[in-house]
Amino acid sequence: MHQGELFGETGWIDIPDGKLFWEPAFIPLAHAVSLYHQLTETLPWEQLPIRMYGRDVLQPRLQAWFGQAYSYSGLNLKPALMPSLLLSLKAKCEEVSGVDYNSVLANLYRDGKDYMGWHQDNESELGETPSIASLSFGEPRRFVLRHLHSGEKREFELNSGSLLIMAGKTQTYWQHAVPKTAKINAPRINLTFRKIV
Ligand SMILES: O=C(O)CCC(=O)C(=O)O
Ligand SMILES: [Mn+2]
Repeated sequence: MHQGELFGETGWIDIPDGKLFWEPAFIPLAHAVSLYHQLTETLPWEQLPIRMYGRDVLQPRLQAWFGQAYSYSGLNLKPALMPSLLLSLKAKCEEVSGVDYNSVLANLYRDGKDYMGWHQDNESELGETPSIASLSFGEPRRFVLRHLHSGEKREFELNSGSLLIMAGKTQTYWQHAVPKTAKINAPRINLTFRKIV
């Protein structure tokens, strides 16, 4: 199994049927710590219900959405303007990807019991080859990609200040998840910048 860190590969990485960008030290540590506190305190975090197997359950994490109206998993996210803190982080991600993002989904994993299940970000509003830029703050969490046909996996330890971009056909051929873990008792914040067309 390939592991991002083990191979020490950074920058743009070609994977079968997809493309990633990985930079573990994208934001200097001290700045990442300060951003973590600002995001914790200022974003309007909420735990929303999603439709799973025909019933409403609370998502196993908190979230905040900024951008135009967007719907996924039976959830209708209302339009909201990005605060300046997020606009400056968006600009830093855009310098790498060359994509003009217009929205961001912020996730707050309170501890290792909070998680994100296997999914693809393949809503039609994201287009055929979505670029999704993911910034992480706080406690590192394991992020796993799994190829839909071959089952091949790629794993990354998403540490504070890291940037992972998923691009090309990654959302068509790979699923990703942030698994539960008993080992972690502290929060992690994740920002996923997207372009809704
Ligand atoms: O928390 C993460 O790193 C992943 C978040 C994610 O996959 C999403 O918001 O769609
Ligand atoms: Mn995702």
